[in-house]
Amino acid sequence: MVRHDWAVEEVEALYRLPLLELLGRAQAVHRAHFPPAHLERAKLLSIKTGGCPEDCAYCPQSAHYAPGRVPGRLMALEAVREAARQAKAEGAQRFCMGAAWRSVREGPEFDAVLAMVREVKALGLETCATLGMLTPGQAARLAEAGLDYYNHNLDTGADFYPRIITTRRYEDRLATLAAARAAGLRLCCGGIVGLGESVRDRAALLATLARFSPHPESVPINGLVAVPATPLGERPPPDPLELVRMVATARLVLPRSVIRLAAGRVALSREAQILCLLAGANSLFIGERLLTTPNAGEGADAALFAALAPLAGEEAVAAG
Ligand code: SAM
Ligand code: DTB
Ligand code: SF4
Repeated sequence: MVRHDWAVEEVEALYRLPLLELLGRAQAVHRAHFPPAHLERAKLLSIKTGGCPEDCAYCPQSAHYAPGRVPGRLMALEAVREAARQAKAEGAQRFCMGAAWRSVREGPEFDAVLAMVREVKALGLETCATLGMLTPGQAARLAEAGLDYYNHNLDTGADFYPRIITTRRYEDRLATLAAARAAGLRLCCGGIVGLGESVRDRAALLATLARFSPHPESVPINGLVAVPATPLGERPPPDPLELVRMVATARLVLPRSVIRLAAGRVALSREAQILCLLAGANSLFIGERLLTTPNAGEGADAALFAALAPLAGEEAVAAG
């Protein structure tokens, strides 16, 4: 049953279940709604990097901190097309274009992004964009251009949010999500584990997502990638089992959503990633880079996919 009335306490109680009980329940729900061995592959491209006016404490692209101080230019259409072509050749189904903008401004840059969406769509890829805040009119233009998904994360629970982001409100995020939904776009909306939030804050994020009707189709769960010289730059990566619990709880309250084990895979062993997949994650970002930071990369992913594949000969046992 798909519910839209989850209370934070209920979600927190699921998150706190004995780990094996939580994993078992999540795997059962996963199998009831998805082919258990199927993994979606998405690839990211930063089409406009750095110089963002927003103050998000985790972000290497904020102009408030050294790593993001110098703004990049919007990428050329041809270079984006080439990156998308390569993503497709690497096995990606979806291509997600990210811009370090606070919000979309009408004009030549937005027109150029619409052209990118058309090009990527024409290659036969699913399209996703993350461009900051949108008006309903801008959302409609993106949909018209062939955009399938809009990514806009809530990041954490509403109470903890102002400790991390001071330049916009939770309600602003919700308004953009509503604009994207009203334009017929599918929503990609999730959050980050490892910001210093409590279990309650994580449950609050999941309860908020689970109260959307319909649920966001795509839910990225990111482990914080701590970037030096950002306010969270010295934070340790989250305990892998916190990610496992987050994914499993998301699977229970968002049974039909695709859950992506998004940023932070670099810090996870192959086995920890497999636990996340067992908990109900069924999507990954492939490639050497996320937006600006390193991703697991081809070598590590080849080992992950080999471990997940049917076992062939004795060598496979030895290689494990
Ligand atoms: N500027 C747009 C916005 O914020 O909506 C789009 C790009 S922004 C980089 C997309 C998302 O990436 C953020 O909402 C956040 O969830 C995630 N993100 C950014 N920096 C991260 C980090 N260091 N570790 C994990 N996730 C991160
Ligand atoms: C999401 O939830 N994670 C992606 C995507 N949506 C846009 C971004 C992760 C960014 C990690 C930090 C970086 O590479 O800059
Ligand atoms: Fe800008 Fe997005 Fe980074 Fe916040 S998360 S600083 S809005 S690029």
